[in-house]
Amino acid sequence: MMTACVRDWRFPAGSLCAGALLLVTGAARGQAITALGSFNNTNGAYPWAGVVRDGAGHLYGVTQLGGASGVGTIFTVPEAGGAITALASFSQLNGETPRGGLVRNAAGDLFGTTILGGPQNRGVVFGLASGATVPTTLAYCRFDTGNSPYGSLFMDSLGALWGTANTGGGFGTIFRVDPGSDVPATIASFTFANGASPSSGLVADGSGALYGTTQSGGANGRGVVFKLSPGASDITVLASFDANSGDEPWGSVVLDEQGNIYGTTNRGGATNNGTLFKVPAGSGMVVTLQSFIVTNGAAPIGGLLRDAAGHLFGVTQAGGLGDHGVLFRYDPASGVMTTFAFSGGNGSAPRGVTLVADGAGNLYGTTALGGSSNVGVVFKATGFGVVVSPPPCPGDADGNRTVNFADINAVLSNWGAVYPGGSGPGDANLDGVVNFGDVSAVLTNWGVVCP
Ligand SMILES: [Ca+2]
Ligand SMILES: [Ca+2]
Repeated sequence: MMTACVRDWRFPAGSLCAGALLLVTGAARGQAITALGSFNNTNGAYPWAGVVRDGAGHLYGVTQLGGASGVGTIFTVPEAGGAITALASFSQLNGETPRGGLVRNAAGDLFGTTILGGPQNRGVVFGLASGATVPTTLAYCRFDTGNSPYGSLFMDSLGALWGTANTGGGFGTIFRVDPGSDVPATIASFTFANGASPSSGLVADGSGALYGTTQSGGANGRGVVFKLSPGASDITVLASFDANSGDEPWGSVVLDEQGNIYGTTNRGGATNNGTLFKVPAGSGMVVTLQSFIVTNGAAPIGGLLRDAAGHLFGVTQAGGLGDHGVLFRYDPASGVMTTFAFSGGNGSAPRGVTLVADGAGNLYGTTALGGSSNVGVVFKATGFGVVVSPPPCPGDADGNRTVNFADINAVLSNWGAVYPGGSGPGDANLDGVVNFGDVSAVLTNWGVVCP
């Protein structure tokens, strides 16, 4: 069901797909959220952010409290379920209360931030080397450079870590920690007019521009969506929120291929319980896609996951039956949102979570409450119709997962086509252009059948 639903050049548009249609008409079956493991203070408590995957069956994250010193842990849990294990505990001097999620490099090292602790008790940027049990302070926050980083870090191709500081340096900052530096470099400062109090992590587009939200500031004092262009030291406001378009965005945003931006606000909307919004590319406007009205969720502060077919997935920290929060799925094509409520036992109050998906379309995240000790869980959500991109199939120029004579025809009939930043029909070696290299790729992979 999953792979048959892919809406990209490899599949005809008409193949969209029984599974997705069942979900968007509300007749979904087989949706479930289960706790993979519960926090118990010893292994952590009250996680704020979501998890990262290592691709080998393990999830990693941080908790704000719990652990050996009670001020937070870095934990791991198998995707298959089982005990949550603290890999490391914070000790105040090396960080206290990690809130933003982790980033993981190819070597398996983990990087994150704490909102308190460190030499000035204004937070740190830390690393945990693969296999290590004590976090290393990479840089500590100061008031002048910005402090209390709330959001997840972004790691660029040079290994520099970019983040947002919620306060200090004006009304918060965008900072960068270069390898070898022990103080974050202030790249840009928020001034209220261009946003204030960022809580979101940063996401990059294909050009290296970074995007995020601020909780307040902007034209109406209700927050902004901002952009930092490559090399820039000035923050560009892409859109300011107002009373009608939402209020107080906390979470990270996500972009589609056209440059449209999607996110959530914590407040505002029809009943002041928050919104799901879109900033159409180049519009300067906020379009409310959905208002949360408690029954379908309330007060989201997390980020969004966008699947290969453009569906958006997120969580709200409250609302839904029992007011434990919901997991939602929104289809921009139809405008239909479906929600699934947490029950407490499988988690309650998912906070600043950006969901992650595995190759089978299962979703993972955390909740700050619920579970066996009511200090949170790591959950797995199944059956939500996440469309997963098929892995590349070199030589397959026409997208039918088999390399044969038809692919030669696909190369010739698309000769000279260019696909900026992507791939398309005829591009058998996936380098974004259709030329002699693709004839070669077809011949080299002749007869291959991709799974
Ligand atoms: Ca083919
Ligand atoms: Ca090519």
